[in-house]
Amino acid sequence: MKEKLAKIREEILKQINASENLDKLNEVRVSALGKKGALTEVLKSMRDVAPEERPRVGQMVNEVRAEIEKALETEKAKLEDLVLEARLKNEVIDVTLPARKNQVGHRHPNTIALEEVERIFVGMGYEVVEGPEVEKDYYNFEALNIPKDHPARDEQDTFYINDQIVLRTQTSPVQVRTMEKGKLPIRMIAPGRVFRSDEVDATHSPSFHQIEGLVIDKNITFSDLKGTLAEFARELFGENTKVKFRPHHFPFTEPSAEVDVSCFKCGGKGCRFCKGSGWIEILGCGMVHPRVLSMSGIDPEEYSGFAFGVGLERIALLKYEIDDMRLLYENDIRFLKQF
Ligand code: 2NM
Repeated sequence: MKEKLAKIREEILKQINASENLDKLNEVRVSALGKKGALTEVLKSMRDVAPEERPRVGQMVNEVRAEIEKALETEKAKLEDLVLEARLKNEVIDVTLPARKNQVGHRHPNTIALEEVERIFVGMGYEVVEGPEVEKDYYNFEALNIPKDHPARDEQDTFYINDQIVLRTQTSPVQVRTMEKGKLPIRMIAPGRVFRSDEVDATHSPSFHQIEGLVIDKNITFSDLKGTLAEFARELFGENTKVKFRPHHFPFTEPSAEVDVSCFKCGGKGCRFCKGSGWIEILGCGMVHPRVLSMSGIDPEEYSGFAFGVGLERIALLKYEIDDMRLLYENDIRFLKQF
């Protein structure tokens, strides 16, 4: 028994010293101390040892086991040191390498255009107000005099969360919420993301941004609207910019108009940019419908107001002469850097 144990001990210690990596060492550990390991086998054969011998043999086995465990431990530490050393050797840092250039971010054309529009209206005394993107049907449609059978309400055009909740299709619900609060007069713009169930192409996206404006006070007239938007166009596109109002229809304004600005590229003579017409369509507007005022608790006999809406992407595309809206949503820094 003693000889057998001595042989096992010697064999295992030899294997430990011969292990060239941690995996091999682990194999040795299992084959020595594991369930079917050599030492475990010795312990199992204890029943063949005479009872009076067992304590002595048992002690011997334990001593060998302790010795092997210690040898495994020592070898493991040694191999781990080797691994670390090799890794450190590979990971040397060449401090003489030139530093990599950091990519610096850039404001998005939408952001630049938005800040420009905000600057213009804040300069005229307007407040910037924001509101929820997920909106009640009431605020998005009902309170804006958009009737139940209006095409804008179709599932083809509007994202419905359920019967009563939609993704807002315009930012006018923010104006309605402001009117409801009852603090008059109002001079505000409501910029923000809006949603329409549109296919993606060079001029459409299911999610884009609008800036809508609202002014309500006593004696506000269409002249105030014209003067305000003419000034806005001059500040945004240059002091020689002319505006042209064409009659239009919106459910929430009466009368309503679409506004063209003279082409800032050719000055109105007609070019490729304005498709030869000399004019570029930029916004919709009108006098707030009396029904819209009264639904939000404002007396249309005492107060009147005008409102307008512009697409932010449309302004960004025009101002920076970008020919495809999809470029605005890719956030490629090489694109963004140009503006
Ligand atoms: C437009 C065109 C015309 C508009 C109306 C309102 C509100 F809430 F006061 F009724 N906000 N915005 C409006 C009017 C929006 O977008 C083309």
